[in-house]
Amino acid sequence: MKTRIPHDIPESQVTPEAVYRSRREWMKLGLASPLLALAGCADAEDAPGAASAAPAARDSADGFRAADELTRVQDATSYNNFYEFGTGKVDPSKNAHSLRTSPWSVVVGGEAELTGTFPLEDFLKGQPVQERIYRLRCVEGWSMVIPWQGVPLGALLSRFKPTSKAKYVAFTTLADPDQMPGVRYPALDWPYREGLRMDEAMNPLTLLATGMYGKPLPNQNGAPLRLVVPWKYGFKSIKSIVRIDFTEQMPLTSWNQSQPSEYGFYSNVNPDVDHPRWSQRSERRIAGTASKLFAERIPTLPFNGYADQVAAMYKGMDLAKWF
Ligand SMILES: Nc1nc2c(c(=O)[nH]1)N[C@H]1C(S)=C(S)[C@@H](COP(=O)(O)O)O[C@H]1N2
Ligand SMILES: [Mo]
Repeated sequence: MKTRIPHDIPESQVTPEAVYRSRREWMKLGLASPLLALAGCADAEDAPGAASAAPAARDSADGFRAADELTRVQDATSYNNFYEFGTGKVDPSKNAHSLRTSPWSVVVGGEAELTGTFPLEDFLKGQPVQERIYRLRCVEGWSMVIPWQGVPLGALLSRFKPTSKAKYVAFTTLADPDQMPGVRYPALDWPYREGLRMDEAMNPLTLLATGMYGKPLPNQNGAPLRLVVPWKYGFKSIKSIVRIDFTEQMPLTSWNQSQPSEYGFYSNVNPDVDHPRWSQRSERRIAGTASKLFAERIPTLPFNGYADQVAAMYKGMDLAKWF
């Protein structure tokens, strides 16, 4: 049997790049894109007799397909945070070519029955690749809308049979100064580390991405394997993952460690809790055009617009305290 390479979705399931482009054009015209029809989310309010004004496009009910206009490929791949390649926004696109993404393996450790080192192909084996269109908001106040390909994290983690002690999942990025020039400087305490509570890791929205825009992940976006957690600030979406540990205690994360007053463990997108340096009330989409890099400011939504899918996980928690 042919081993399915991670970004290799059956032709019928992937949205071709041309459709991504035309989707943008459709949106400009205020029309629903052909993608929405493909996703089977025809809107009941499109029915005759509904208000005459065209209804605003809506996310699919499961949150898997955001209705927003997509970020241009060239912007999503040239305005990045990936400090292992430098702290400037264009540094990753300039420097990440030195990252060797093959062969690649992932170490699975901690509170699970099945642990060890898995070549990427084995790690992902048998997990159907899905496409998700997600908003991703950086705590700095800019956001993007990206079509990802990847495998839902929860189904994949279940394979390793986490024990009853596994309360959190910790992720670690490669830290090799030979491949990653930024690691030679103490911008963060390397390796880059992030973590999720178990229920967050198992939430159907949480994706381990292997591709974007129908192609393998560009290095600057976290090849060959990166997390995407769309209701949390961008820094939770850790790139180029080499290690996953099931832990009993809340794991240390790099940003929390560097500045605990600014970056909490949860980091759910929350317009009501400002970062000390940046308001979280509103945001600007990256929308590269000849004249401007950012689109007009828009309000930021609780949980980045994914409250229907995730708010229940935080019921009873004081989200100002657990920011
Ligand atoms: N290993 C690693 N992962 C990382 C970062 C990083 O510096 N190193 N930056 C984070 C931040 S702050 C953001 S906003 C997103 C950006 O993802 P993108 O460049 O694909 O848009 O990646 C996150 N993942
Ligand atoms: Mo970010």
